[in-house]
Amino acid sequence: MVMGSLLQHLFITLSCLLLLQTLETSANQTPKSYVVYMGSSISSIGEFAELDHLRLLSTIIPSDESERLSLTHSYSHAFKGFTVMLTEKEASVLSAHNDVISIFPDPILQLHTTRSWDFLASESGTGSDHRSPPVSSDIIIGIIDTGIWPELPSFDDTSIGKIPSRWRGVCMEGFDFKKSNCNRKLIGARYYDIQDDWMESKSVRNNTHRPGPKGSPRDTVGHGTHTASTAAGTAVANASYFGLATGTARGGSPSSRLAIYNACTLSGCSGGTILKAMDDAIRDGVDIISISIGMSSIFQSDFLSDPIAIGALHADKMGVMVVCSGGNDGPDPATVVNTAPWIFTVAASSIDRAFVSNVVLGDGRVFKGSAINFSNFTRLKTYPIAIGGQVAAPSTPFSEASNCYPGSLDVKKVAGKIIVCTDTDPMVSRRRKKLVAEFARAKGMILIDGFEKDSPFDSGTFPFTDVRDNDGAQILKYINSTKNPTATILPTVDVKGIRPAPVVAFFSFRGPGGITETILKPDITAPGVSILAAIMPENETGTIPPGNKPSKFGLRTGTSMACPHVSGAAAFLKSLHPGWTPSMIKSALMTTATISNNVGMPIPSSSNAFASPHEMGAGEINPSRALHPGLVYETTKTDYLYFLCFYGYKEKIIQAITSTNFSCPSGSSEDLISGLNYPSISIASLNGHQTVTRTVTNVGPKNSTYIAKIASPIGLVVTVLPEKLVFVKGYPRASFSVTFLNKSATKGYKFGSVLWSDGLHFVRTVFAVNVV
Ligand SMILES: *[C@@H]1O[C@H](CO)[C@@H](O)[C@H](O)[C@H]1NC(C)=O
Ligand SMILES: *[C@@H]1O[C@H](CO)[C@@H](O)[C@H](O)[C@H]1NC(C)=O
Ligand SMILES: *[C@@H]1O[C@H](CO)[C@@H](O)[C@H](O)[C@H]1NC(C)=O
Ligand SMILES: *[C@@H]1O[C@H](CO)[C@@H](O)[C@H](O)[C@H]1NC(C)=O
Ligand SMILES: *[C@@H]1O[C@H](CO)[C@@H](O)[C@H](O)[C@H]1NC(C)=O
Ligand SMILES: *[C@@H]1O[C@H](CO)[C@@H](O)[C@H](O)[C@H]1NC(C)=O
Ligand SMILES: *[C@@H]1O[C@H](CO)[C@@H](O)[C@H](O)[C@H]1NC(C)=O
Ligand SMILES: *[C@@H]1O[C@H](CO)[C@@H](O)[C@H](O)[C@H]1NC(C)=O
Ligand SMILES: CC(=O)N[C@H]1CO[C@H](CO)[C@@H](O)[C@@H]1O
Repeated sequence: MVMGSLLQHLFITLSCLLLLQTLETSANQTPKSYVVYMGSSISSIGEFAELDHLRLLSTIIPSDESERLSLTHSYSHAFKGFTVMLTEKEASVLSAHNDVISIFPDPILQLHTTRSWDFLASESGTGSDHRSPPVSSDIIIGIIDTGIWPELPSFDDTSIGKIPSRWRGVCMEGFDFKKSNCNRKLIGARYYDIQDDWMESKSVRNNTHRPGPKGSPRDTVGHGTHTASTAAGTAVANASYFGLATGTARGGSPSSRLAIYNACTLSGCSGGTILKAMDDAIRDGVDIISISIGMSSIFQSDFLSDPIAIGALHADKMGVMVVCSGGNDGPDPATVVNTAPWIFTVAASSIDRAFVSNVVLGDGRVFKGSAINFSNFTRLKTYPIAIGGQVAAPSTPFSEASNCYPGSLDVKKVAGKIIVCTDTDPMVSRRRKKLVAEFARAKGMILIDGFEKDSPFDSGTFPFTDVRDNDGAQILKYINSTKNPTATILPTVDVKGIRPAPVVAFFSFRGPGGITETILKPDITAPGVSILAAIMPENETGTIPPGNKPSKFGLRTGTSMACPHVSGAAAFLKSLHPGWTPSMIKSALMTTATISNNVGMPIPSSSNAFASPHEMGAGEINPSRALHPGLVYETTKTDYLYFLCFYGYKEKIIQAITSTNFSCPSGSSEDLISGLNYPSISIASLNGHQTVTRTVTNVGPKNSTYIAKIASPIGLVVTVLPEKLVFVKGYPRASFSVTFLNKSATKGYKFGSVLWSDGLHFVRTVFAVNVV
C-alpha cells in the first residue's frame, strides 16, 4: 500500500524532471551496485528513512525504468544511506546531492582465512587462565560472517542465564534454520539474501526473485561457525580434530552471548551487506562486533568509501566496539586493511603446537615434516619415490614438473610413487599441487619449503608433508644417489610446547597503514595459526579418516581466527568492567600486551628475529593482565572527528556525519593525527623533531605515582615530560608529551616504547617513527 502511493508520488516528481530523464536514458550504461552513505541517522524510524531514500532515488532514475526504484539495503538505525543499482552517470549525479556524503561501488570483501583455504590445526586460547570463572555474562558479541551451524556443542546454553532484557534482535527462520535453533547462547540470527543477485551483478534487480531457497542464518561455508565459537564458544571437553589437538575447546569469553549476521558466501561479501549487518547489530544491542573480513590490500579506499570503516565509526559513537582482522596479504609491508583508528585491528601469530608428519627414507633416515594427514602408512612399508621432474608429462620442462604444476606430471610414471615437489612458485598453492599429485595417482607427496609452511596443510587421507629446504636437499640427494629410492610419510602427530612461540605468521598482513601512516597498525596480535574451534560438519570424501564421523571441530588459519580471540577477550573485559568504553578496553589490551615469547625472548616474526610493531602492534594479547591495566588512553569521539579533519575531510561532511555543528580546529594537517589520544604513537615523517601529547586515565588505585621509562631506538632522542605522573583521588587524568628528535638516525622506521609504571602496573605505549 505504502509503495503504491509512493510510486504515484514519484511519478509526479518524475514528470517534472523531463530534462534529466532524457539525459539519463541516453546514457547506455549497465547499472551496478553502489553504496550511498548519508551520515548520522537522526530518526530511528526505519520505514520513513526508506521512503526518503526512494524519494531521493526517484530524482535520478528515469521514469520508464521505475522498476529500478528499489533499494538493496536501506540503513537507518545507526547511520543513513542505502545500497542500490545505478549507472555510473546516475551515481555521479547523486554524489553531488547535498545529503550524500559518499557514494562508491559496492566492494567485494574477502574472508580472512588463509589464501589457499587450508584446513589447519591447534588449540584455541592464549594459554592464560583468564576464562576460568564460568559465570553467565550479558555481553553480546555480534559476528558478521558466513552464518552458524547451531547444533554444535560449542553453542550449548545449559549453564547460561536468561537473555538480557535489552536485547532487541531477532532469530530469523530460513532454509534448514528454525527459531528453536536460537537459544540463550545463540540469542540472535539474521541473514541477508542479496548475495546471489549481487554476485551475478544482474543489470536489473529482479524483485520477484526474493530470498533464494538457501537464504538462512545457517553456515554453509564453515568460516562463521569457527569464528563465532572462537569468540564465545561454550567450553567442550575432549574436543579434537580426529584425535589431533585434543583438549577443552572454548571461546575467549565462553559466558558471552552470540548474535549471528550471515552476510557472506564462500566467494566473499558485499560491502553494502556488511554495512546493513552492522546497522542491524547496533540496533539489536550488541556490545562488540567481530568482523574477520576486509577489502583487498591492493584496492583500499579512503575511510568514507570503506563500508567497514563507516559502520565502525557509527558503532563506536553508540558505544559498540568493532574488532577486525587486518588481512592475510603478508609479509609485504603496508598490506594491512581495516586501519581506521576506531577499529581494533588484529594480526595473527602461531601458538606452541605443531603438527608433525615425518618422512622416512629407504635408508632409514628420518626428516621432520609438517602437515596434517590421516594416511594409513606405517614405518614398515616404503614406496618408490621420485622428483616431479623425473616423472614429467611429455614435453614438459623439468622445472614445471618439479613444481608439480597442473598437467605437468605423467600418470603412467607417477602411479604408485611418492612424488617430491618444490615450491619456487607461490602462484600454485599446495592445495592444487596436492590435487595434481593425487590426480596423477601418486601414493603421496613431499613438498619442499612451501611458501605457506607457517600453517600445516590438511591433506585429509592423502599422505602429504612439507619439509624445510635443507632437509629437502638431503631427500633429493638420496633420490639421486640410489637406483631404487623409497620412502614413506608417517601419519601426523601433534607436538605441544613448541619453542619459540608465538611467532607472527608469514601470511599475517604488515603495517604501516597504506591510507595514513599517522596511526600505528596493527594494534595487536592474537593466535591465528591452526586454531581448533567448532566447524560445520563436513562430509567430503578424502578428508575424513575411514571409520570416522564428520568432526565437530576443525583447524583453521588466518587473521580471521585471530580477530575473534580479541573480540572474546574484549567481551571478557567488558563483563568485568561494564563501564569501560571501547577505547578503554582497546587501550587495556594494547598497553598490557606481551612482547616476549615462551623462551623469554622478544616475539619474532616469520621474517625477523624481532617482530616490529608493524608486524605485531603492541604485542600478543594477555587478557588477564588487561583486567588491571593501571592507566588507559581514552580515545574520544572528538578525537575521531579531529582525525577526519586532519585527514582532510571537509568540515561540512563531518557535520553531516555527526548531525552536529562540529567545527574542525584551525590549521588541520595530517601529521596532527599523531597527536590524537591513541594507545600507540606513529610519526609518519620525522624531519628534525616532533612532539605529541597523550592523556591517560587512572583506572587503578586512586593515589598512584607513575614513572616513565623510555626504550629509544638508536639515533633518536626521545623525551617524556613530565617523567612522573601523580594521581590522587578525584583527579584521575594526567597528560604528558613525548618528543622525538633525530640525532643521528638513518632513514626509515624506528621503533621503541614509553613504559609508565607505579611498580604494580606496566603501561607500555609503543611508537613507530619514520625518519625522513
Ligand atoms: C524474475 O525471476 C523469476 C524467478 O527466477 C523469473 O521467473 C522471472 O521471469 C524473472 N523476472 C524477470 C522480469 O526477469
Ligand atoms: C575424555 O576422554 C577421556 C579418554 O578418552 C575419558 O577418559 C574422559 O572421560 C573424557 N571426558 C569427558 C568429559 O568426556
Ligand atoms: C590405505 O588406504 C587405501 C585407501 O584409502 C587402501 O587402498 C590401502 O590398501 C590402505 N593401505 C593399508 C596398508 O592399509
Ligand atoms: C640430481 O640429478 C640431476 C640430474 O641427474 C641433477 O640435475 C640434479 O642437480 C641432482 N640433484 C641433486 C640434489 O643432487
Ligand atoms: C553426511 O553424510 C551422511 C551419509 O552420507 C548423511 O546422512 C549426513 O546427513 C551428511 N551430513 C552432512 C552434514 O551433510
Ligand atoms: C551548535 O548547536 C548548538 C545546539 O545544537 C547551539 O546551542 C550552538 O549555538 C551552535 N553553535 C554554533 C557555533 O552554531
Ligand atoms: C590519597 O591522597 C589524598 C590526598 O593526598 C589523601 O587525603 C588520602 O588519604 C590518600 N588516600 C590513600 C588511600 O592513601
Ligand atoms: C638525522 O640527523 C643527523 C644529524 O643532524 C643527520 O646527519 C641525518 O642525516 C638525519 N637523518 C635523516 C634520515 O635525515
Ligand atoms: C591424527 C590421526 O588420525 N592419525 C592417524 C593417522 O593414521 C594412522 C594409521 O591409520 C592412525 O593410527 C592415526 O591415528
